Amino acid sequence: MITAVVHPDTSLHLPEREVWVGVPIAGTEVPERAEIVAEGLRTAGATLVEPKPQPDATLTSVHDPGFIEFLSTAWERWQSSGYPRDPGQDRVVPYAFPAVTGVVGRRPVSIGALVGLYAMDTMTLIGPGSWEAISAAAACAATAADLAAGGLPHVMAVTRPPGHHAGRQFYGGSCYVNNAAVAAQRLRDHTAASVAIIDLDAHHGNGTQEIFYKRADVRYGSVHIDPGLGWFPHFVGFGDETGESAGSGHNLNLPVPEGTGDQPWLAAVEHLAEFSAGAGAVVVSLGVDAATDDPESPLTVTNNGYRRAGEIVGSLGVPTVAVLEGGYHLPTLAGLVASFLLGLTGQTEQGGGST
Ligand code: SP5
Ligand code: ZN
Repeated sequence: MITAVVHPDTSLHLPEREVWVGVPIAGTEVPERAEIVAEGLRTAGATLVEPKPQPDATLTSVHDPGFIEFLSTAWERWQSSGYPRDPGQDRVVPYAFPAVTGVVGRRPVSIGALVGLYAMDTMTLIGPGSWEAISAAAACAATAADLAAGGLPHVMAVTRPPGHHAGRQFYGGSCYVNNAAVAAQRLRDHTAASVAIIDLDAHHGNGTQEIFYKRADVRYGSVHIDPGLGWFPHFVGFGDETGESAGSGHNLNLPVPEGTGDQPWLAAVEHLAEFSAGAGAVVVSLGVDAATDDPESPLTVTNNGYRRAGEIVGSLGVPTVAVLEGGYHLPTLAGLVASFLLGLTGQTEQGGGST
């Protein structure tokens, strides 16, 4: 069926909760997600491989080195700072956001303050095992790109935590390192051709957009729930964001309203495919939270819709790396991912998906 890059360390990240409007609520970005997708793909006949360990340069190809240093040491520093005992917070979570003041010249001594320099929200916690999972996921994305550049037409990276809300030096929306950006940059490093990122997650990939906004060599297109109707990431993801400088015209946002189902959603996917034509390789930010049963979005895409989206992307006929983003309804998660990949690889006779 397909080659899927998986790593057991992606289960080590245990955010357990999200601080939303100041209240700790149960998180939906749970370790079982990656395990269920990997097992579903194995059952559907995928070949599972582990990623190659990556040097820091893989991450700093799309992220600020100070940001990566922060992510990789935040939990240790939080522990030694004593916050788990006093005041009793056992996850890294910000309280002050200096960027809005415009005064961010000095790195604060306190990790409790430093986190506010990089966090875009309070919902995206860091704890024991987070960095191991974050770096394992990025390695899956980089290795998937290597395999695609090496001749495999379709490769899936089972990345957890997800990545598309993470920018060059910010994290949020359950995302820390931008796995899709890592894959896209790696494909660029391998080939002379440009890369297109097609983001099918229910939410706008504000981090991916930010990383490539001024570049012509990596274009970004997304269909997502309209942030103008009150949905995360709230502040970006609008149709008039089309890129800047060299990247002008290389960014395409297609916001859709609540209740959007297969027909209009697939019309948008067709539009994204047209926008991607001519690229030498494609990265799909494969969030399956646009599906009907998903608790995090009001879109109503079906299994068949995801299969058809796979066919549309597959018709571009270029090496394609699919990177897992959101998707939180555990009973249907694996079937949705498998449906997309069956469409992508042209195995449409099994279009109902399987788990
Ligand atoms: C990768 C990805 O899909 N990230 C999605 C992040 C969206 N999270 C927004 C959460 C907003 C608060 N949710 C509260 C639910 C209360 N029932
Ligand atoms: Zn999402």
